[in-house]
Amino acid sequence: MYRGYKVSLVIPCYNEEEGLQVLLADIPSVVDEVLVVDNNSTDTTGAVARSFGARVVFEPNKGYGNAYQTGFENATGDIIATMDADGMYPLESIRRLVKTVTNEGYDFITTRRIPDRRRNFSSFLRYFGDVVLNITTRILFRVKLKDSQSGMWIFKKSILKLLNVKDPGMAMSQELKIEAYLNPEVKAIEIPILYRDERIGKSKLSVWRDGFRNLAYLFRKRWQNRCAHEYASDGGKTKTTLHQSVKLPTTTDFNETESNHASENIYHHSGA
Ligand SMILES: Nc1nc2c(ncn2[C@@H]2O[C@H](COP(=O)(O)OP(=O)(O)OP(=O)(O)O)[C@@H](O)[C@H]2O)c(=O)[nH]1
Ligand SMILES: [Mg+2]
Repeated sequence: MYRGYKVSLVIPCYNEEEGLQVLLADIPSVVDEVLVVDNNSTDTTGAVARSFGARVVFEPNKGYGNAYQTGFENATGDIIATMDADGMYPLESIRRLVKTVTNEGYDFITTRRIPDRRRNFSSFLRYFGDVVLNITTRILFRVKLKDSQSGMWIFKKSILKLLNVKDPGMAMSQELKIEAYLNPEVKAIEIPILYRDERIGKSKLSVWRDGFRNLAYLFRKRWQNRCAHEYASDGGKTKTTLHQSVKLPTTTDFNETESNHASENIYHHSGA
């Protein structure tokens, strides 16, 4: 709890019994509710989570986005924090980021991962993929995100109804950020965090498959936004039906997004 705001930490899990044992042993006191989404795991993920007092919800349909949708629906906090169950994201930064939401009036914070050591080849390949996705995101949507693939976000639960987030898979991470950044009712910012560049347990990411899917998703979404824009500007005569929150960026939005980042340097390695 922070200043009367209830905080939920939502963790999507597919076979993460190892990571959860490390993560759940160290939950900061600012977190009121830990919600583990068991995404049809075949290991003891659910049992481990319960043994640490976490709430467990079960999502039978595999997929990172599916797991998060279920987690968001079930979270009871006013503020939702998220992270993978692999021990890479800093639990100790949650308090500082929750404080930024409540004290500085942000609705949505996404994080930029700063790795804590030199990259090996496998993480270099991911890094290269991230660079391609980040550049594509910036060009197609004109949002100034530096890390479109980070899985740690802190936001007010109330904004979810404003955002059209529905991808069932890994692309949901970039979808959520793009939706938040393009929505004029959502005050969004990206803040750096220190990131442990080594995972506990086995990775669930298929670097090439998920990378190409995410890239294809960006072009698809850009095309859908364009159609929605044309639909809106011809008074709805065109037969395209898309969610109303989709909005094309304008020059003004871009300037606003820039100013959103004015306080980006509030980064402290030690957390709050
Ligand atoms: N990829 C994937 N992750 C899932 C799924 N369901 C739940 N998850 C969880 O979502 C989180 C993200 O998966 P990760 O394997 O960490 O993917 P990543 O962070 O892109 O890749 P790493 O750098 O290897 O950690 C983990 O906590 C997974 O257990 C699913 O169907 N697919
Ligand atoms: Mg991960």
